[in-house]
Amino acid sequence: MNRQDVDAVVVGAGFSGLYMLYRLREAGMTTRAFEAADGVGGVWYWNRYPGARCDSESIYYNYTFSKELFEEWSWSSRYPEQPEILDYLNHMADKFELKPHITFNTKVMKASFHEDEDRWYVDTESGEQVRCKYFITGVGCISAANVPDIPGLDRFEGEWYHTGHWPHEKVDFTGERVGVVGTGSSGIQSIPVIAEEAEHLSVFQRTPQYSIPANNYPYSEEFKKQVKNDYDTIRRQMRESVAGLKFEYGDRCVLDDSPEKRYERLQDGWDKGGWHILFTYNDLLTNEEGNEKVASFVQDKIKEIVDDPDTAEKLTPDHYYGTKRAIVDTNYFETYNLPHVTLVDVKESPIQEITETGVKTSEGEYPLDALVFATGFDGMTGSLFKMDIRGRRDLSLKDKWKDGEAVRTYLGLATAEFPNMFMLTGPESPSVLGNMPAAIEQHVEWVMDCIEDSEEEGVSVIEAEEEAEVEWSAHCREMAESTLYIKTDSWYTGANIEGKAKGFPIYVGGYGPYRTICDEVREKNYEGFHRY
Ligand code: N01
Repeated sequence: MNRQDVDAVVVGAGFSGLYMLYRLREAGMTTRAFEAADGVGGVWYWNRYPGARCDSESIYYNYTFSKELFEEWSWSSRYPEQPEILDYLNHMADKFELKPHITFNTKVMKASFHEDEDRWYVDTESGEQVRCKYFITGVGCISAANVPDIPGLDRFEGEWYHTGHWPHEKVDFTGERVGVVGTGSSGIQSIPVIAEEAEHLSVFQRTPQYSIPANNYPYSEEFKKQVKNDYDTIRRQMRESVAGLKFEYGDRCVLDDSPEKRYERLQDGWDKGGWHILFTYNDLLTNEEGNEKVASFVQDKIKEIVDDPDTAEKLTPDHYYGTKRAIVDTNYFETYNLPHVTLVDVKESPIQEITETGVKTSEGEYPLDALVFATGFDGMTGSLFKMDIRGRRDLSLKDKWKDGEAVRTYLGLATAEFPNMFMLTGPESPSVLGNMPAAIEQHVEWVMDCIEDSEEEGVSVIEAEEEAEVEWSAHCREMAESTLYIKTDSWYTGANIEGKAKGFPIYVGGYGPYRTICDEVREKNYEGFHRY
């Protein structure tokens, strides 16, 4: 077999893969990068559904490693839309001439560590094999689409879509009866936009969700200029803050305030839009009584916006606020006041089957021309498990992490028995609990430092120690158990995927503190890693 030898293989050409590739090439290392899509972008390549935009504010949703890149790009509005983010990533890849080094339309099927050579062998779908010292995954935390196994989908005569695999050409719903299954971020963003076109829209909701108005607006030219002067501040906020954004928890707890003062602060957060409410109080995610007060504020808002009391009731969540990923929207709850929009509560009346002509629930049939699954992803581990990754003694990663509780990593970056393998924003890193580009830059920079240090010192193998990862995983679990996150079923806990064991494989301690921990590990000569 014709096999190429390189220093490093990177999987994925989204935010993380692109930056990793750039840094490896800058360091003079030979590289191969593989990407399943025919272009760069990662989740922003695939998630082209109507209304897709990011819920991090634009000025934070970029790289900061290059001041020049930061200064030459201007975002058009407060929240970046999917096409604009994709343009940005294409611009970055072109600027740093990365595309010629990426093999597109190519999935990595298998990667196995050969102990006798201390090298990884990476096999692609097209039959190519590459041998490398470092195997680095930049496959995203929420990239493996979840299409629920509902009987009859193959019989459906209309078109069906998953938001995470949206066609490249515009899907025109004009004059159609459309169904949307799912009311997470993707559903909540797409429902108002689909409703503008559809003749009739049926929303199949299993769990209602809190959502706060995005309060999106175009940036003025003056603001765009100002942002360029704020590079240092924005970079510092992204690197040091708890979630890679401008927000910090203050010293205020929910119950410190009188009901009137609390209402005033929450109303202020509601008016500002986005994630303000999440950061108004520092004990929102740890204090049940406090959380209920904040939840009740948002519940009341839903009831104020939605005209029909029965629909409003069905749309009102009762889980702890912020324990499912916080959502921001544009006209989501208002959409249910439109006469051609119907809410179907599938917890009350479960979907029984999909027929040739629509969706059948226990209380009736909904005739449809098109069906949209906004049903999310097999988060955190799904995209890693799509590859057959094998470490020492042919141990597969899937077998090592047999279920949610068994996910074990050291710092979310590495896992024992898989030497010289790094996971960018892997399970048990803070990743999805904040602004991803900030998490990604930190991971890539740490991995690059580690590789360069190892090369300089003549280290052949770097591997997480079993003991260190057991400790890190226990620490992650303990921290998660001190919050309300684990009291709510969500894709964070794995509850959205049938048969997936529940856990909470995310570090909840915040981006800034996590960065300090990683830096200390490096300062202590990679404490917790075995190097030889
Ligand atoms: O997925 P989700 P998503 N029958 O898992 C329902 C990021 N993101 O694609 O809650 C009926 O949140 C499911 O119901 P339940 C962001 O991190 C960001 O919306 O499991 N319903 C839920 O309502 C986000 O959190 C942005 O009971 C079924 C929905 O489908 C993450 O991606 C935009 C079902 C899935 O919600 C995932 O968001 C988009 C079934 N069999 C995504 N199976 C922004 O930046 C599932 N559901 C704004």
